[in-house]
Parts: sequence; C-alpha cells; structure tokens
Amino acid sequence: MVPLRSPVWRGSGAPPIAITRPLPSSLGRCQLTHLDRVAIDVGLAAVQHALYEQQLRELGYTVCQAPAADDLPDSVFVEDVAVVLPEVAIVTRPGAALRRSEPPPVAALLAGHRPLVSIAAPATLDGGDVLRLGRSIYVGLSTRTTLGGARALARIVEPLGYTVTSVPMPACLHLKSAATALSGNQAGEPRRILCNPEWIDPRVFARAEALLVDPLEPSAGNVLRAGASLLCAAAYPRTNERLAARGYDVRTVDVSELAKAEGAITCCSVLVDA
Ligand code: CIR
Repeated sequence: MVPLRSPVWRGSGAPPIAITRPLPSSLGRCQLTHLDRVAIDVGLAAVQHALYEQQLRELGYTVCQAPAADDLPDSVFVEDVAVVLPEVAIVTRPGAALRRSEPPPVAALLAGHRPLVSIAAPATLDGGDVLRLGRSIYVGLSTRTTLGGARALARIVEPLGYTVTSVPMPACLHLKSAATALSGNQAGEPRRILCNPEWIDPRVFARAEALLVDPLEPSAGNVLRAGASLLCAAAYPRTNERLAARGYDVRTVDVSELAKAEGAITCCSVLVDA
C-alpha cells in the first residue's frame, strides 16, 4: 500500500475549484429510480450540503456555486451535468428529461477553466456514470446513459489518448453508485478502486486493485477523492474504517437527507483540479 502523500492539496499555481449548486427547496420532488419516496427534511439537507462544501474548502478547494435553481429539484447533483478531464470538460445531456436544463450554468463556470464539448441528442450521458482511472474511462450503461452517450464520449476523448469501456449497470443508479476511484489519476499513483462487487464485477477495472465495501454497507462505494484525501459518507463506518486502515485520509460528512434523493458523495460537486 502506497499512502497518499498529504491530506491537503499543496500544488502550485491556482487552487483547484469545486463547482456546487445550492440545495433547491424542491428537492423533495427529485427523480427516484431505486428508492421509494420518503419525506426529505430540506432544511437539514441544506445544512448537510453546506458542511459538504466546508469539507471541500478545508481540503484546499475554492467552492464556486452555480446559481440556485429552486425549480429544478435535482440541480444540486451537479456531477451529472459535466465530466472534467485535464484537457477538456464534457457537458452532458442528462438521461432524465426533467434534468436537461441543468447543464448550462455549470458549463458557464467551467468555460473559464477548460475547453467545452457537449454531448448532443439523442445520446444521453450522466456524469455519475463516468469513472476515470488514469487514461481509462469506464461508462456505466444505466437507465440514464445510453450506448450512444458512451460512444459520443469516446469520440471526444479517444483522440486525447483515453480508452472508453462501457459497463452494463443493472443494479444501481449510476456506475459511481457502485464504484469510485481511490487513486490512479495522478502521476505515479497505483490504480485502485473502491467497489461493491454485488453491483459491479471489479475485474471490469483491468489492472486496478479493488478494495471492497463492507457487505453491510452496499452504497459505501461512492467516495470522493479530493486532493489527497477521501470524502466519505458518515453512514458507512465499516467501509470508512477499511479505507483508513489502508492509509487513506478519510474525511466524513453526513449526507443522510441527500441519500433519500439517491444523491451520494460525488454527486454534489464537479472538481476542477488545477
Ligand atoms: C437523480 O435521480 O437524478 C437524482 N435524484 C440523484 C442523482 C444522483 N447523482 C449521482 O449519483 N451522480
């Protein structure tokens, strides 16, 4: 196990930014795919979201909020509307028709940091279905992301030296509901993922070491690599302990109300590392 170098980002040049969007008062009318609708305490959700943003600041990110969109219940889940690579930002066409007006304000913020390319109709792609490990990009073919979306992404990124692998996703909302990258996106790092093997076969991620979630915590595979740390949901102490035991700097945040909207840790930000 090669421990991550430092718990806080210490790069040179401009600090990295985290794009977020305020929690909408309409969150209770969010899209739901695998969960039954239960009442969401929107006030508590807003507090949890603010603490999430605070954790990102403590990890060295400048938080840039896209304008609030109270009429768009899922607008807080900005991950789904953009995929940011070092070379380019891809503005997605979300799979849920009611989410299709979410991307432009996030794209406007990204325009200052990356060249932008968009996914065009009829293809659909949710950012939550896109997992990068170095020059390998995995795309979950979920209820939100079509094969056309995966192919459109491939046409953008393959000329930049990436490979794209499509992965069927029958059991959960997005690919990153099942698996996320722990390391492998920075020079010299080992390729390592965290995953729930019940939802995705870890062998999909060729040449990567897989750490598994605790079987009692099926949704614990979604963690956010932020700088040299991992931001993890407080609801999964067993898995978080496994990560800490492997040397990771684990930061936790309670996102229990966002989870009722099928939102996880990665969903609430788009990280733009300098
Ligand atoms: C949706 O169903 O679109 C939202 N309620 C949740 C989106 C979560 N996003 C993500 O996992 N990337």
